Amino acid sequence: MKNKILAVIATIFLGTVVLVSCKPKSSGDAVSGDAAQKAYVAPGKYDEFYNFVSGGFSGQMSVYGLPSGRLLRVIPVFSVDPEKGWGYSEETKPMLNTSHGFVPWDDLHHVNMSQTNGEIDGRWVFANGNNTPRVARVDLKTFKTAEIIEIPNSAGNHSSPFITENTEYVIAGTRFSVPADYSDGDVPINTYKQNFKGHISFIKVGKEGEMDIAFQLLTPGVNFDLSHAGKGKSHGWFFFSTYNTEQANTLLEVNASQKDKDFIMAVNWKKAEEYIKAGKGKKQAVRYAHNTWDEKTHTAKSEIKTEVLVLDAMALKDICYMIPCPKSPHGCDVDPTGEYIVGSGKLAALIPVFSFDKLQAAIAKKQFDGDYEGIPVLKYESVLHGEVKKPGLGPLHTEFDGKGNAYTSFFVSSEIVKWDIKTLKVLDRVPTYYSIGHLMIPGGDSRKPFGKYLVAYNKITKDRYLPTGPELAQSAQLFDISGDKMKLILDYPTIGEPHYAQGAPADLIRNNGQYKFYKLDTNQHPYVAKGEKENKVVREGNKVHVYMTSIRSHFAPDNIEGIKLGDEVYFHVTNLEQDWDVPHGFGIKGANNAELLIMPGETTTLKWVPDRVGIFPMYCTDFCSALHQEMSGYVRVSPKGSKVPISYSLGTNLPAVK
Ligand code: RUQ
Ligand code: CUA
Repeated sequence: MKNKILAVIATIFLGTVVLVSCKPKSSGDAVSGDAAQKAYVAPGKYDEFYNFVSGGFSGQMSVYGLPSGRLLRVIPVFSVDPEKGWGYSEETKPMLNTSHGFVPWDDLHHVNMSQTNGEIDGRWVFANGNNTPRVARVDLKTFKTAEIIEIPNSAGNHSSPFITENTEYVIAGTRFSVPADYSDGDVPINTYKQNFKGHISFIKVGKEGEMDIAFQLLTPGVNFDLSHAGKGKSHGWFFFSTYNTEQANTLLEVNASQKDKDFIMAVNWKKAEEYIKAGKGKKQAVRYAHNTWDEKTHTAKSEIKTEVLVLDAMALKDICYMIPCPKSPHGCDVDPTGEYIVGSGKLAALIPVFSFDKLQAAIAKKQFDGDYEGIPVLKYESVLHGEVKKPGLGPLHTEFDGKGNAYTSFFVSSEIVKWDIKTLKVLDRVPTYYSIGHLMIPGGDSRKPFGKYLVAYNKITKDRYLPTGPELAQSAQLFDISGDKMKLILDYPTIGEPHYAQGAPADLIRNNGQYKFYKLDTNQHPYVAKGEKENKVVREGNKVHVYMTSIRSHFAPDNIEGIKLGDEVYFHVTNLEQDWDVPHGFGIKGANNAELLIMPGETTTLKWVPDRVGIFPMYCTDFCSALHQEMSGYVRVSPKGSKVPISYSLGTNLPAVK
């Protein structure tokens, strides 16, 4: 036992040595001669692809153009963003509500685009929140987070938000197994084996994208890492990588690396649906938030749900099957045909590729090697298509080019290896700078990859960019994969820590009915002012509602008096513009939250509690016109009990009241 621990530590140590010493030579000139030309997008020209990149611990998603690597937008998802007032305006606050209250941060690891017939369709991008388990949906007509659903019975929603080929389901597999919310969680930590259980959620996606947890599968307590849906012939199945099948609860770096093989769990979700229909699910009492954004009222609503349907996969023997997979598999990827399932064991020195046909045959012939807590374990050889031998060190993730090739990232040996899915022969390898996690080919996890570019997302960039203190930019590296050999053509720094990413042809999204502005006539915000005739300031006790409008280049009203200490002031600002790209901003001195950024036709609210008597300037924060600097006004704050009445004006002076 002790020797085994030492051996594991030695392996990890060796890995560290390799990691530190793996800086490839000639890292400066690994770029091909025509690289600049290939990544160049002339001024005024559009990029060919959108690139949606997760922000990791920034809780955001960023949008780049490819091949230029130009940053186009940062979308707040699980994070507050003072730039846009997201999580600060009254309307957006409910989006970040959870059963634990307001949680304005999360760890966003994976993004996954909606699909139709296994092809990316440009409607939505989903994202997972790792920390306080959540799944978000970003609407690609507005590039805004439209919905967030919390996941009960889970902790560390890492194996998420992967999608079935018609976006029937978005799944969420728990990273940490924990006692279920509906059981007594006050148990000793060392009772992991008895009390800790896994839950995998199948979130149904409606026509408008609306999410609802259809059911959860109760599984043995292990760590779920990643997953991908079957496609084509394997549609109806889902594959999850697991680790810590040792069920350790301390020093996982050693104790969860004991077994030679962990599992890829194959889930027959069509079968699960049948059991649900047959009434085999059990309703369990839980609490989770479901937050939705309404584009008519420009307001989010948060609802706490109290029930979830749980199906016991250990009792029902034919939903889940365990496929042995060497050494703590991380990535679990399915090729475009749906036949091959690639498991990347991060401590393994080979890549096993499993066959869906063989999986079906092995299940039919019951080629089992016993069971794992009630889940049949298949014989490794019975499911194996073959192994990629000596591919590199620390395989993590695989994407596909649609031409029969797979591309796997190697964290420890810092490289990308291209190999042939059928023959399993290594065809090419290129160094990355430096430690690559995920990689992405537009459509590279769908049935129809656009195998022209590949982007590597690197976690440790060391000396790659100008130093910026102790924290260095993480990076993306763009490769041209249109030929036999991969060619590095561009580096670009990223926002936060890039984990997974997705890419889509620009036209697919550009032509999907993008919003240019919100129509004022259809604005149903309860505090809208649809024109300057509707401006008013209304006192209700100590609450003051300001029905304000903005249009180039003034606010109406722009002089407000009668506010008193102890008041809560709500500035409901409607942007009256009806044209593309004319937002206005709103900031006021001393507001202890953020600004507002109001899109044309939208109404947004800033709550302000003045803390002292005086005159408080407010102004537009977004450079909207030549007279933007004139777009300002004043609010007078008087002492508590003052006799100054509520009054407001634009263009005229208010009567002097002392
Ligand atoms: S993970 S670097 Cu959180 Cu997707 Cu593999
Ligand atoms: Cu409106 Cu600046």
